[in-house]
Order: sequence, then structure tokens, then C-alpha cells
Amino acid sequence: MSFTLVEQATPRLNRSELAVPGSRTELFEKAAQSDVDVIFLDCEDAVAPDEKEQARKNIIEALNDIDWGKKTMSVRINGLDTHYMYRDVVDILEQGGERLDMIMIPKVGTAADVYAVDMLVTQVEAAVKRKKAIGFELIIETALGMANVDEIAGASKRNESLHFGVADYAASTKARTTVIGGPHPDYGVLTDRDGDAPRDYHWGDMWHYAISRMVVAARANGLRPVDGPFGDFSDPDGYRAQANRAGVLGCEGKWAIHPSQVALANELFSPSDADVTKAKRILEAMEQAQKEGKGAVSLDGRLIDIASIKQAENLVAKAAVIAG
Ligand code: 1VU
Ligand code: GLV
Ligand code: MG
Repeated sequence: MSFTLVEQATPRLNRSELAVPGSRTELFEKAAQSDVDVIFLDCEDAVAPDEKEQARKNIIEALNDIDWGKKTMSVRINGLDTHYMYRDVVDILEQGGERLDMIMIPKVGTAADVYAVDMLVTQVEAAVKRKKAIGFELIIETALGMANVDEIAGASKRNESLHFGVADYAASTKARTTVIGGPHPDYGVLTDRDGDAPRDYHWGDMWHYAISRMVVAARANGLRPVDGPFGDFSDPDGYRAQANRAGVLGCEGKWAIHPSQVALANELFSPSDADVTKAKRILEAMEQAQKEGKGAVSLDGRLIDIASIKQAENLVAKAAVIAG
């Protein structure tokens, strides 16, 4: 271990995160009844400019009146480059009550963006004598944000998670795609010419770098990395493939822009029974190894060592949280 210890953010289950436009009040109860881990009520891009004020009011009312059960509640505020943002923070924190857990900040570009919102939130919290400190979810969705992702991740004690906002990221980097969060047929590899052998074309994952980069910044600062939206809600296989790739790289969950994606996210970001059984066997085998003074042993013909303990413990702990 480094002498620098990474402090972990408030632990929360974040397998699925449902986006709910603040202007569509008819969706609120449906979201509250769902099995989602986190809900974010949106003031930002799912709300048209003419509806911004009303959406903010709807959100305040809903935070006070709706029974959201045990879900983690968040509100996505407008960007720092708009004139809506300060009032989102002030009104929602002053009038939204204690039910709100986090604020989601979109299009974060620099550590100073987080600092500015932290200052405002800190003042309002003190003024209203809020009992519970608000956490921050930060969307990394611009080239500037990705370039500064390490400083952003360490910018505030309130930071809890980084989210990959693929739609705005594609726009900001001028990536050649209009699909939200899926692969692209032009991003592929054609096998080399090799005599007369037929050539194969494999689609690649054009989001690999961005997600990996964000995961490293998040984990180095004790935050949860979360994959963002997959726009084609009529393509569960595509969602599954994208969510699995993000999960394998270290993400803890993925957004759902439609209720049909919630169960998928919960399933894909929960360890399977087989994973848990295997992890428990690793822990047993390592306990035995340590009694025998060994650091590395074999299990089912494969090396396991002290690093395996941490991986297995993480997995078993996650399963226990999910089981409640
Ligand atoms: O069966 P019911 O009529 O009772 O309910 C419908 C519908 O109302 C409900 N539903 C939702 N409930 C809660 N949260 C949601 N986000 C949500 N979406 C739909 O589910 C039932 C079936 O809905 P549907 O298939 O008829 O879907 P709609 O045509 O009503 O709506 C589709 C869209 C995509 C417009 C809707 O799901 C939506 O607005 N999703 C959220 C969009 C959003 O928040 N975007 C911002 C985050 S993504 C980003 O920032 C970058 C792209
Ligand atoms: C999310 O906000 C995105 O732009 O994908
Ligand atoms: Mg966005």
C-alpha cells in the first residue's frame, strides 16, 4: 500500500440510476415504485428552457410529498454556465427538505466548478441547519472535464461518484456518432491481409478509453464510477453488452433512462451466486494458506494470493449489502 490512504466516499448501492425529467410529474410515482437504487430528478437537459422554473417547483414538491422508500435521491442541477443553476441549488436545498441525498453536477470542466457549487451548498446547508451533508455526483461529459478528471475527482469532500455522460461527451469531442452510448460500425478492426485467408471485421468499443480513464480517477479518490445513458431503450441486448463492458472495467452501475433498463442494471451489477460461492471459497483457501504460512496457493488449478482476498471480500460485501 502507498502511505497515502484513499478515503472511501459514503458507501451506497448504485447499480441502477433512473433519470426522471423534473417536468414530467406523471413519472414520479412510477419511479418511486421501481426497484432502482438511485433516482435523479432532472432540472437539466431533459427539461426544456420554458419549463425550467416549473420543473424545479415540481421537484421540491415531490421531495417533500412522495414516499421514495429507501432509494437514494439526487437532483441534477443545471450547468454552471446557465442562469438557472444558483436558484436550483438555493431553492431545492432551502425548500426540498431532508430527503435529498445528493446533487448531480453536469458538464463539470474543472475542479473550480465543484468548488463553486460546494461553496453555495455549504452556505445554504448552514443557513437552513441541514442535518445531513449533501453529496456530489459529477458528470464527466466534456473534453475539458476528461482532461481535468483527476483534479475534479479530488475537488471536494462531498464528492461521491463520477458518471460517464456519453451523449455530451460525444458532442464535446466531436465523435462521429449520433447514437447515445452504443458502439459504431466504423470503429472496428479489419484483420490484416494474410495470404488468401478470409478477413474478419470486429467492432471495437469506442468508449473504452473514456470509461477507463474515469474509473481510474474515481477509484484513486475513493469514488464510485458509474456508466451513463444508453439511449436505445428497445435494445436490451445492446444495453447488456455496454453495461457488462463498463462493469468489467470497474463501474458500479449504469443509468437507466427508461424503467425497462432498471432490472437489467440491477442484475448486471450484482454479483451472481456463482461469483459469491467462488469468492467464499477463495477466502477459505486463503485462510488455510495463511495458517500454513503461505502467501500464494492454487485453487482449481489457478493462482490465488493475498490480492485475491481483497477482491473476494469486496464481492462478498457487495452481495451482503444487496441482500439487505
Ligand atoms: O405504463 P405507464 O403509462 O404507467 O408508464 C410509462 C411511462 O410513463 C413510464 N416511464 C418512466 N417512469 C419513470 N421514469 C422514467 N424515466 C420513465 N420513462 C417512462 O414507463 C412506462 C412506459 O414508458 P414508455 O415506453 O411509454 O415511454 P415514453 O414514451 O413515455 O417515454 C420515453 C422517454 C425516453 C421519453 C422517457 O423514458 C424519458 O423521458 N426518459 C428519461 C429521459 C431523461 O431523463 N433524459 C436525461 C438523462 S439522459 C441524458 O442526459 C443524455 C442523453
Ligand atoms: C448525460 O448527461 C449525457 O450527456 O450522456
Ligand atoms: Mg449530458
